[in-house]
Amino acid sequence: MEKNDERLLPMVSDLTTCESTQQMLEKARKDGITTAWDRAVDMKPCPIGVESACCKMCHMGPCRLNAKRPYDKVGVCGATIDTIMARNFARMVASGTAAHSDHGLAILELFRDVAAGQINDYTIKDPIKLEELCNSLGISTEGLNVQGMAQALYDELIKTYTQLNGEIPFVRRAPEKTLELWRKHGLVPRSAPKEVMEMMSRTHMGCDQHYENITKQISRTALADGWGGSMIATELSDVMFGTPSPVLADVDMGVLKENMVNIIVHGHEPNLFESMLATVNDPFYVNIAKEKGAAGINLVGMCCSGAEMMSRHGIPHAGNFGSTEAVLVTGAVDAMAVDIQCIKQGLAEVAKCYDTHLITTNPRCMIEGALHIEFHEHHPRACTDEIVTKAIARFATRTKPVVIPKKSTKGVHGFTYEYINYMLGGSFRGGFAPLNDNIINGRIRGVAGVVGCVNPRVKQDSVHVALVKELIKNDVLVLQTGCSQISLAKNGMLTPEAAHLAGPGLREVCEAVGMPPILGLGSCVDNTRILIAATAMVKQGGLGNTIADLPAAGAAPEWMSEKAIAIGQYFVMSGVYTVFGVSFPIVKNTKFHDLLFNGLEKQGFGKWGHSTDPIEMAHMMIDHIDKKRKALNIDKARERTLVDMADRRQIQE
Ligand code: SF4
Ligand code: MSK
Repeated sequence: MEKNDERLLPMVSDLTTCESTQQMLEKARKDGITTAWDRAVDMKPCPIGVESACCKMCHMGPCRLNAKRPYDKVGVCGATIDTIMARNFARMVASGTAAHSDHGLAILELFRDVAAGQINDYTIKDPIKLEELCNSLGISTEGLNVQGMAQALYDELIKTYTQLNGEIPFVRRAPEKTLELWRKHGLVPRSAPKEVMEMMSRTHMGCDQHYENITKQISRTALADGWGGSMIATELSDVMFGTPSPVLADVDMGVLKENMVNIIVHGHEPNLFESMLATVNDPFYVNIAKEKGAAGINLVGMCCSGAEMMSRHGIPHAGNFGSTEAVLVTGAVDAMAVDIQCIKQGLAEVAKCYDTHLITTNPRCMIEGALHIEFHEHHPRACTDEIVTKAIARFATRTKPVVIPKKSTKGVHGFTYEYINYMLGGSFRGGFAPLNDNIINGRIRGVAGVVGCVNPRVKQDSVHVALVKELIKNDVLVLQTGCSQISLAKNGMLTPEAAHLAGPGLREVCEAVGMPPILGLGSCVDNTRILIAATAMVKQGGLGNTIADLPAAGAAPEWMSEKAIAIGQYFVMSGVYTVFGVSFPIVKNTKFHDLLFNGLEKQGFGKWGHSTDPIEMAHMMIDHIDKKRKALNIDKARERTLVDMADRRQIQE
């Protein structure tokens, strides 16, 4: 502990492993600036709330139950701890699903207007993916041009938002047996708004008070996220802005340039960022910046829209959610433009202290003290041109000293289901057979998705990095998204050279293909790329009939948001063992806990796990992978036998 003017504060090296963030936190303390790290010290987590043992669904309460003796007491209405926890968990899933689905709807409406030729600033950049999506939903594309296919796809996908009965369209892409299981349990979502509305209605005081029945609706709601809103956001962003393919990009605060106008875009929707890219490349604005003495305009991403734009265009990335306040302490940021989700309100105060323009752009996300310049898709440049003009003016009148951490790290980003398909088999023999073969023969032990946020309750990046290193050391191929991907990128792990840290089998495959042992897939909404890749593994054959059969697992070791809980639940219900770190918002030794951590698996789905220790977490995942290998009868195959199609079929029988 070190002495600060007012109170004892932890060493910055205890708060984050990110050296740039450490440097800026030191500077913030000297400058008298407070960040989330300081507020986390001041604000101890409420011990009852952290385990969801409190209820404020009505004003006969709030009611607090004792998590140590969960069945000693009930709420004023008689609600048990299982009901209370299930309702709280349900509302987190509803909120996370609403966030992703709202994002998905914005992208779907944009897609409709772009396809209809009503917006000239964007186009359909990937007509091949457009056609593949139509095919995946059984939409006949015969005789249809791009506009016709787009209209047909829109007409189908809008059901994700309008249907009161039936099944959301993208569930048809799931493995047959997984879909059958959802149908058997009545879990196929009708539409995202319907499921979220019903979730909120059921969790009203005095309504659904059986934790098992609430869990069914939790699951149906989460599936409306993963196979609905989130999937629409990812897939249609690819169609409009281009499907990513591997690209080299720099990550960390060293991407800021003292002699340039620095603009950061932070949030989740790619359209603001795409238009900002157009503005900063416009010679008109570049010349104005130069006239004002800048060497140019430096566009940088943060958080998830940053991860998405880095994947698609190689735009440099300054850091994940944990570093968004710290980056402003550099004094080098002339404007930070934000859209939706994971935008800390604390940014407004920090921005004010460094004369940075913090600009909100979305009517769904305004912040007191920030400047609002609204972004309209039909004339997007009006907003981004104005932001760039303000940033240039701030550069020309910079008064605060600029201190930029020197560190930035190169890595390969931009993997997708489509690229993995191509990478492993080329244009003519593309497919997942080489991946499945290498899993069956044991070179690759299994696949893990390591995703999610960072959280000031945990030393930033530390759990992500230690977990992923342990997984690859044990021959587990890692897929990443969101803030987690940035944690590993800052540590130089998203390069083919990182293969030397992998176990011998995984290293051999990485070296043969020239790929990193950790594949970065984009933003948190892009977790659906993992669902599609898992589906491709099932459909390829040899690894069972459902996603639950795969030697695979997932983790969000430093999670913090309700979206993360929705993502966790849709992975669990898609068949994945999903381990969360930090704290888990459920009391142990209760019926609801047992259902999430054991019961769902017995019904054929995945299950939840929890640990705060990265090595323990890795081995929980590896043990699960080994259990699945045993069930597939490929547990002895780690001695490298070559498996052909006939063998694969035999294994399946
Ligand atoms: Fe208390 Fe029941 Fe009201 Fe919840 S719904 S606050 S448990 S009385
Ligand atoms: S931004 S949800 S902190 S991944 Fe997608 Fe990062 Fe988590 Fe927000």
